[in-house]
Amino acid sequence: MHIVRYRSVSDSRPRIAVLNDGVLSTLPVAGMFELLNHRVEEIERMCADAVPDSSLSEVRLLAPVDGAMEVWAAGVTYLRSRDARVEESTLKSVYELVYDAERPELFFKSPAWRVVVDGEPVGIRSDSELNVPEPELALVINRFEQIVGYVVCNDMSSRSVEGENPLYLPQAKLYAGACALSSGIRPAWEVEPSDLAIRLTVAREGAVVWDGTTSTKQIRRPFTQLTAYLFHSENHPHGVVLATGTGLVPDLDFRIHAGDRITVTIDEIGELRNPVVAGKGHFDFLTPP
Ligand code: DO4
Ligand code: MG
Repeated sequence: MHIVRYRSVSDSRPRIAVLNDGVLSTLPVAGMFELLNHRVEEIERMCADAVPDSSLSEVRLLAPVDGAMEVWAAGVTYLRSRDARVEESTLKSVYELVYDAERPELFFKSPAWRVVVDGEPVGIRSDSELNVPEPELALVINRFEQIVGYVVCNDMSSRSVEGENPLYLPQAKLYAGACALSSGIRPAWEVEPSDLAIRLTVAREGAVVWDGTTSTKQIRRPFTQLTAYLFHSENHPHGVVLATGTGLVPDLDFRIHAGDRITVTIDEIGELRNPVVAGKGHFDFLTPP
């Protein structure tokens, strides 16, 4: 079962529903922001009580975020990520320090309205030479700091911009098409996330040019520690998504090109597939007049 946002042809207002075997059961809430205003036990009950009303084939799935929801991300939570940053950066020690520190690296990734979903393009900056996808398990958290479920995230990143100077992190991480989420939230009451396989595949002109697999077992920090820091000095009244960091980073000689097709799969959670484009001109659909 997944919780989704969708839009049907007959109704321009996005709705929230439970999706089970291709059948949608709409929930009585105005948006994901309202659902995440409930405690996890209440959400579970609402999902159990929902009545089937439409079919997946009649609707378009949207990114599972709305209202004042934000996407945040944790960094350097896997050994592979630490080693990759040390390799790419002119200032290596900051990454070694944060990997071992009590306080995690958390950064703002995207407001809800900039998030792209499965099937939409992800972007690379036109001023960046070295770009990679970062496949990550993301937590969907309600306003009470409870993990309601999980989605797949691609934290698209410029390694050359961040590598030049860590203070350029916001430019390496926030730009048009940099944040993709899978459409379905797998509820926390249905899945045990401590050892899930995360797979990344990059296809170019029909052939796979990079693929790799890791597991959530390799993460260095408990999710509860990441959420505690995220909520420590800030409220998230509409709920929030927190990507938990990447355990897969290609070697420095690999880079993403426009036209590549990226697939991220996390067992039991979902799949996220996006074609790659270069430059913000491809993302006017996120900013209609
Ligand atoms: O410090 C850079 C960001 C690292 C990151 O996004 C990750 O480890 O996933
Ligand atoms: Mg990342």
